[in-house]
Amino acid sequence: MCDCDSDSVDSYYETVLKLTKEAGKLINEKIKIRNKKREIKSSNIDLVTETDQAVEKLLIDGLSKEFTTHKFIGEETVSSGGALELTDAPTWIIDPIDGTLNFVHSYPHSCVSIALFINKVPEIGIIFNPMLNQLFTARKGQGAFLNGEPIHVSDTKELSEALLMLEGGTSQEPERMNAVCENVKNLLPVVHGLRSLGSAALNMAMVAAGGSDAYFEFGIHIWDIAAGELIVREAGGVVIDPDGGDLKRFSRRVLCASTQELAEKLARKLVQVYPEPDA
Ligand code: LIP
Repeated sequence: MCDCDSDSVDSYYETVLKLTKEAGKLINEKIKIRNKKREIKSSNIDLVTETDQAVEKLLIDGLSKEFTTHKFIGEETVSSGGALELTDAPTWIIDPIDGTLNFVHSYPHSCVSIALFINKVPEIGIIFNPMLNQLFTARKGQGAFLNGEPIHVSDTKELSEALLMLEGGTSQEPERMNAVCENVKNLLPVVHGLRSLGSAALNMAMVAAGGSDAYFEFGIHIWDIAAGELIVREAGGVVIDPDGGDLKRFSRRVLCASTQELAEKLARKLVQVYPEPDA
């Protein structure tokens, strides 16, 4: 049987949904613990906890047991030296806890973010915030949903009408920090408002659900945006590079918006940062 016929994808979807809910229970059990044990990764504000590792293991073990030929790109596996390669093979792209810093502080905006790519095309996207019981889902060509109800992006086209999302990110490297500050300075006077949930995936889900109109960030990785890419597109939105060109999934840059017009207007206004690509 082909890896991407609809029966196969149905079974991938059911399995991953079950595992995602189990992962959510694990996160809920640990969220209230204060002073969680954590380790530093690329910078003082890029952290990993035992729960990130446990959730990633639960998902990879559970999926590889059922689907023995599938491949994985998992944040914590890559951070400890694992391969970062997207081929045509069915590949699960996993951020076990997107918003780890929030999780460390018991700030209830973190999520499991998981996507399945087949032939380098996103087929399944799931973003689950177990603390607030928000389950965002999408399958290619079938729309996007929040807890089973269809969601759609807003119809905002003007920056002056837009609620924008951005992030400080997980690096305090001066060039990037300056660009973040410049962008805040330039955007704040011209938009409705600026917001930040502390999770790239949840920011994208919020654009998909029409709660905000656009989000951009420099310094993300493919696991932060893989599920969000499909969910935003299936909700009618656009996902591009912050310079206005096509999204490059390993470039560590993303911009998503409710409409192409808004995406282009935002892209033209941004001070750009080009981090070292992941691949
Ligand atoms: C982080 C996001 C955060 C974003 C960072 C990074 P992690 O993911 O939650 O919003 O600013 O670039 O993507 O490290 O918590 O999985």
